[in-house]
Amino acid sequence: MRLIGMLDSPYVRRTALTLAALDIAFVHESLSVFRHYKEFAAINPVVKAPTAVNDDGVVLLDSTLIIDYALKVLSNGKTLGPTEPKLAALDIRLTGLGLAACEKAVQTVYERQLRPAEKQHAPWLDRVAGQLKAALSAVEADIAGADWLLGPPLSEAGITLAVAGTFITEMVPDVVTLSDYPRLAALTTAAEATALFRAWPYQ
Ligand SMILES: N[C@@H](CCC(=O)N[C@@H](CS)C(=O)NCC(=O)O)C(=O)O
Repeated sequence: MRLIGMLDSPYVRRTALTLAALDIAFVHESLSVFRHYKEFAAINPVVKAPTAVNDDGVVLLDSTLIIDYALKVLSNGKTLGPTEPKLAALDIRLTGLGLAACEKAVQTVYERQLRPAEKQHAPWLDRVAGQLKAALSAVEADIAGADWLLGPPLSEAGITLAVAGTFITEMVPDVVTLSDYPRLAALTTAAEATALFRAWPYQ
């Protein structure tokens, strides 16, 4: 399988980390949706990162769906995270909160970087910042005692939350101070120190 997109995208990075954690072979192609638009569009005209191309040439998009495909078809039965129903539900909830945090951080970056300063809409940025902080507050409450996140086996919430923590720290440190969310900050630091995260760094 090919995985296309830059590791500075939290969606690309969570997908790469998940595939690697599942021991699935893939080739990573570090194309930017902005700087390599034409090259990217030749693979996927929708130009969304991550894009994956499976060994039959089927073009897949959306990190969650690529991960779903990997778990259904490529992982040889290997799974991530807890299977006990209550913990599995919490892991999925935390993954959803992590994805919402990524989305709100990315929206902030796009509003700031892609719109001319005079056209930026402060009420929209305020709304998105509020949603980002709400997601992080919910994470902070719900990861108390969640000792399975970094495994073994590593869980999807563990991957997604740590990726979100690093992305926020790198891209919107003026909106959110990660140390205000000490459990998430500790999880992010611990995850980034592992061999898996070091092999797929934010860059
Ligand atoms: N829900 C999607 C979001 C993917 C996404 O928005 N990726 C960004 C890069 S961080 C992108 O493709 N941006 C280009 C665009 O939306 O035009 C996923 O989980 O993969």
